[in-house]
Amino acid sequence: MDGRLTFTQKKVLERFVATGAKDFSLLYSFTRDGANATVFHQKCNNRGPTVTVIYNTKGSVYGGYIEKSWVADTSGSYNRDDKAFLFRLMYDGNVSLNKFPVKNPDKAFYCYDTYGPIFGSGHDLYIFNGSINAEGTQYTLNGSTSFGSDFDMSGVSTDQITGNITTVFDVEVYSLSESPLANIWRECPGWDLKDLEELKHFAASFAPPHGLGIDTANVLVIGPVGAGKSSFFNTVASVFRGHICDQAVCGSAEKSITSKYRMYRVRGSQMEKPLRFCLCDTMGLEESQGIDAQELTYILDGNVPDGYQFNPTTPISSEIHGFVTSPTLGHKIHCVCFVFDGNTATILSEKMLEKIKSMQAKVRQKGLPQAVVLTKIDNVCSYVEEDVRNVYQSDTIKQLVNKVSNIFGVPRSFILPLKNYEKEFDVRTDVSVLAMHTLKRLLLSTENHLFNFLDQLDRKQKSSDSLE
Ligand SMILES: Nc1nc2c(ncn2[C@@H]2O[C@H](COP(=O)(O)OP(=O)(O)OP(=O)(O)O)[C@@H](O)[C@H]2O)c(=O)[nH]1
Ligand SMILES: [Mg+2]
Repeated sequence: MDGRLTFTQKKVLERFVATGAKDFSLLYSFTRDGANATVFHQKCNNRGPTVTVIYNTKGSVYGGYIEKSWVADTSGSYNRDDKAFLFRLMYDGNVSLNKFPVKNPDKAFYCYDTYGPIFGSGHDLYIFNGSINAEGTQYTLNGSTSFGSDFDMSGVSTDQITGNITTVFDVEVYSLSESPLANIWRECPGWDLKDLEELKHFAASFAPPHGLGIDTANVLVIGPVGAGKSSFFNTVASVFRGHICDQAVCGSAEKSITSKYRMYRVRGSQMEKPLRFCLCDTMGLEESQGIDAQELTYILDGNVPDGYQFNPTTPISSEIHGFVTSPTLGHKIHCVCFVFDGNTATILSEKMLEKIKSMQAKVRQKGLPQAVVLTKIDNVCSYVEEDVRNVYQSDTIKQLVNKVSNIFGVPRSFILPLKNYEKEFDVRTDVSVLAMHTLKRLLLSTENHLFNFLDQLDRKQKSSDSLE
């Protein structure tokens, strides 16, 4: 059993403890082990740093941390702990974060075999003693609260923590041990459903700036064969459709599976209109075949029509069927996303590297923003494979991002680790959050680029005004 503490709440507590990443292991809970003080001590004594978390029936989540161990004590005594603190994570169903440090460390916690966890001598937080019977799905605590006695509550009252009620759904105690993960090296808004909804809302409400006369912005997706380009579109589409989508054909082969240039639009099941950006999928790059820097120029300039069938033996030229001779801003590419397999991005052949660098030079020449998406990070780091939400705490991924940034000369904030939908049967919040976080970065770059055209329009307007 994992316990009720969410991933995000664990990250908050990690920040409060402030000694690096932690693994949380559930030692004791009312619902699993019974509300019994003797059992609490059996399970939690001599286990090192712990957090005790109370989930009350009014939507408050609060508790206490001690760095020292709970211990057996038949007569009851106070214990010193300089690092102890109380905390609040939720109040009345809403996130409400506070750390309340100990102000009298000599009496930080009290151990007595027939009492549950007690913090402070007043007692600041005395949870229960003896045993309590469950009443349906809840328990009525028989302890007391007198916050502020030995902990600094910064003016927060008991009512603002417990809502003045004593019924709880659960009390849990977790031990905290050193985690092999690093400190968070990139902030993510959060990994919960509400965070996903916010990120989806950002993408769904994205639109090219008013005044440019274009309906849709174009993000080019380009990279070596099998890097996960088509899967990226499918992943984004899956997020909005709510089920795993296979609109773009994906798979593994020596040659590129994708043979057509496709300006994919994202359509959600409940949406009347597609989203206001295209992910333009291309044939995979090969050392001496596939798109080269010259052909890329045609794509960037908007000369290549949607659905164009790439022909490895005949490069793109003005002779191809459907060549757009007078492309408008709406036909052009507004942001370039290079996609690499995270497992091989740092060991590309000299020839491939040269090809990509010449493409990057073209992209820069055109004044276009570029980002690098690193896929298959589930294969790069076992902690990410275990849990995608570890991505921004994985040292392996952090090092990979640093290396790729050096190789391609792209700032680290534009190197975006990603796990596409691949083995999943259903969409998942964590995979979707990471995909939407990546997409948001790309859309922001796209928007920034399009603002340049608004500046141009303004300048034109001003110069025509001054001529009049
Ligand atoms: N484990 C894992 N597999 C992935 C990921 N992304 C893509 N894949 C797999 O990698 C293979 C290639 O993916 P595609 O999306 O077809 O790659 P592509 O870049 O479009 O390939 P071409 O069109 O052939 O150039 C497929 O079998 C995908 O299922 C990922 O993030 N993790
Ligand atoms: Mg493809």
